[in-house]
Amino acid sequence: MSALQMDADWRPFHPAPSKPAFVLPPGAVDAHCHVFGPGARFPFAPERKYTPCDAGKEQLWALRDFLGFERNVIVQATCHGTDNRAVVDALEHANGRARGVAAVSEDISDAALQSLDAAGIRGVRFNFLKRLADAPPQATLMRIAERIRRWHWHIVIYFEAQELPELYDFFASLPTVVVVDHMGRPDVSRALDGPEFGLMLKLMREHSNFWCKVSCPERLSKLPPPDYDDVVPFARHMVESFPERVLWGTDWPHPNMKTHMPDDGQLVDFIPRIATSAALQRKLLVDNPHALYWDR
Ligand code: 0GY
Repeated sequence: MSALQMDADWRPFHPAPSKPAFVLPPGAVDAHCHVFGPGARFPFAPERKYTPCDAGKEQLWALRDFLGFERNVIVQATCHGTDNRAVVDALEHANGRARGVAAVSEDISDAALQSLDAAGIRGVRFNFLKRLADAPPQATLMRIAERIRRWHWHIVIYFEAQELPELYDFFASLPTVVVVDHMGRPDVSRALDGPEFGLMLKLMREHSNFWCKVSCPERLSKLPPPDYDDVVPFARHMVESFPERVLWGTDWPHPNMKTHMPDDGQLVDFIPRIATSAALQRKLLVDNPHALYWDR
């Protein structure tokens, strides 16, 4: 597989998103997005499970400005493995307007962690989706978790809802703030008050170090795009139950969206449906991400 040849079924990000009707509050943060390469400068990892299109920092800044965000949190995508250079390069060219979440292996040195911190990395991501990565043993992850405490970083976890029963005790034992991607990927055709989403709500309720991204309706919805009506009750419930511990992000450039590519402007217009007051919107988009990523 060539480092530069994107997968045959790869869908590039939306070339011309619509201007959202929802005006984002001043200081709004897109708290979940990625950069891909460009592959010629930042090669994709040999162990990657997909090869995306290039989606570099300049394109991310253009989207940020067009949608009305002021800042970004750039999350290391699995196609770059534990080589965080593309994210670090973006952070170093963001004039303080971006922070990052890295992927690291256990053999990383303290000096390397220190320099990631200086660049603006504030967390590490543990990915449990088998189609994306082969997760290291839990004991290894726990040792990484213990080491990053020194920099007051947090852990971002990405998993499928059906894996949560098995992973619950491990997650609950993590010693840092923990941020769950995309609400723990619930099956939104199931009941909001059923056992599956109930376990995710229990994690949030019983562990005050847990945060959650109410992102990716386009991944979770079972309905034709772009209304994502079936995701609204889940995300709204999360925002209203845990207003101080929710984050939102576009997920640009939307890796592995095989059936449709969302319009990022329409995604922004989803926000007022799940955060229905100015106060909730301000927490979700400004206060919470600033507290976690800038006000350490
Ligand atoms: C996301 C979701 C996905 C991919 C990754 O790091 C990644 O490759 O996170 C996915 O395919 O569900 O959050 O970007």
